[in-house]
Amino acid sequence: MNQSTAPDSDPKLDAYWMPFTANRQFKKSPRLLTRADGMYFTDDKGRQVLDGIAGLWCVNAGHNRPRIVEAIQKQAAELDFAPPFQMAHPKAFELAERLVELTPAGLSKAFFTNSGSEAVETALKMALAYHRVRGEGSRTRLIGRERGYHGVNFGGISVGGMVANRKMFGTLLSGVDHLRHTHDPARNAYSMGQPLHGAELADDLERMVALHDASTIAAVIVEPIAGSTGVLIPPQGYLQRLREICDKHGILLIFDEVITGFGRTGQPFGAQTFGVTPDLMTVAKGLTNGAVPMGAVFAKQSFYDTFMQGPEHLIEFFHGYTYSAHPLACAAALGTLDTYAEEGLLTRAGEMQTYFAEALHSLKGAPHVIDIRNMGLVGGVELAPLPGEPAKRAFSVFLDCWEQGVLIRTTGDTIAFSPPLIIEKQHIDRLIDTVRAALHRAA
Ligand code: PXG
Ligand code: PLP
Repeated sequence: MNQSTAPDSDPKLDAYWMPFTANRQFKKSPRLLTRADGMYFTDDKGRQVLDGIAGLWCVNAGHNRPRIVEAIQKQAAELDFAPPFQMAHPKAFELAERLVELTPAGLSKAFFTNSGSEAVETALKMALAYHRVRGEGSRTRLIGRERGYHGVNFGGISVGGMVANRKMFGTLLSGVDHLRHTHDPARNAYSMGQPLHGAELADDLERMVALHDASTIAAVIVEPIAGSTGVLIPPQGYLQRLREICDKHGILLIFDEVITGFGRTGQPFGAQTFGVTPDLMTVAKGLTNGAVPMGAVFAKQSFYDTFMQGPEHLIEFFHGYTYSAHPLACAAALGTLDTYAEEGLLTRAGEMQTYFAEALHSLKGAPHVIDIRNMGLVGGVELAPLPGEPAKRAFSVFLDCWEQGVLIRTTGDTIAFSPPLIIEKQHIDRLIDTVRAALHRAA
């Protein structure tokens, strides 16, 4: 017989093993969302909940957008599935073409996946295969960064740098090294936008070249803004320096823009906001406004051309997913791009960022706050942990805000904000005021 491990929880909640969730706590007091529209969720008790995190950094155009809903409905009735290997459907090409109009200059090829994690695995494999196809098969090392988040598959956790996501899972990929993270509150606490100090941390890559030799290094992968770990904004000049060192040594630079993509920083992609173009770029989340799972990797023409050799009837890159370029996902993405374009959402974060930054930084001096970080419409408020109980204080603030009808996210002791890009000033006020009040109540 199925038996709940927690006798005081609802047996109907028993079968579902929830991802990245404190299952026992949740099942004792579930937080169930049943509808969503615009800036708000509705919960199972009929309460309206202001969405301060765009679902999970993905619903950039807000919820229940008509163009996206209609596109999905129509597609489901028209073509449910088309095999993506040796076959295709027209919307896959249309979407790729529309996307590469938005991507940073030169990133003109799109490869589709079903999530950010899969996009990361794809990009890492592309990087290794690229060097091999060019006769530089000794370039097998992958470099990530401490505190990086690149999804949860083996490649992603290997180059990633979040300890809890790595430590349970054995030896991971071999030949991986990590740059130091850029979080430096001693010098940069309460920076508005990009912190001043830390460009020199990119020189870690030179040290790795000195240690391993450039001829063994395939690629470096970083998030332009490290999101999941608690919103770490790149120091001024850091990404430029990383680009320069990669160029000097023939190392590919991969930007993981799963969070920074699709307008979060004020431009369509973080690469444009920061003025640094990577060789490969991964996206997901905002690609379909969260409505259907989808990710993508963008590559340069010359990168793609490198693979286009040998007999024409042979597959050039042995990689792909059953659901790559799924018709429902392509339809949702096209509806999403229409919505972004019609409402100017991919640059709206730039218009709102001053108001958002000032509201966020008004939390300086509130109880427990030790740092505040922001860029575009993404923000992090770091709290001092409860002694001996990391993450507990921030989680209590999350629960308090939920009770007040506001959804935020916490990671460790950092509160993360990444609201839908349709956010208005009054929503920002409510978000920040609710967090402020919760901080005053927090132990
Ligand atoms: N790369 C980055 C930079 C991400 O932020 C992924 C890859 C993986 O994407 P998928 O679609 O496989 O989840 C992400 C996802 C959090 C949180 O705690 C962040 C993400 C996912 C879940 C939770 O803030 N980012
Ligand atoms: N496992 C098995 C047994 C499979 O046959 C496949 C795909 O054919 C997969 C895993 C991979 O699934 P997906 O292509 O959806 O990633």
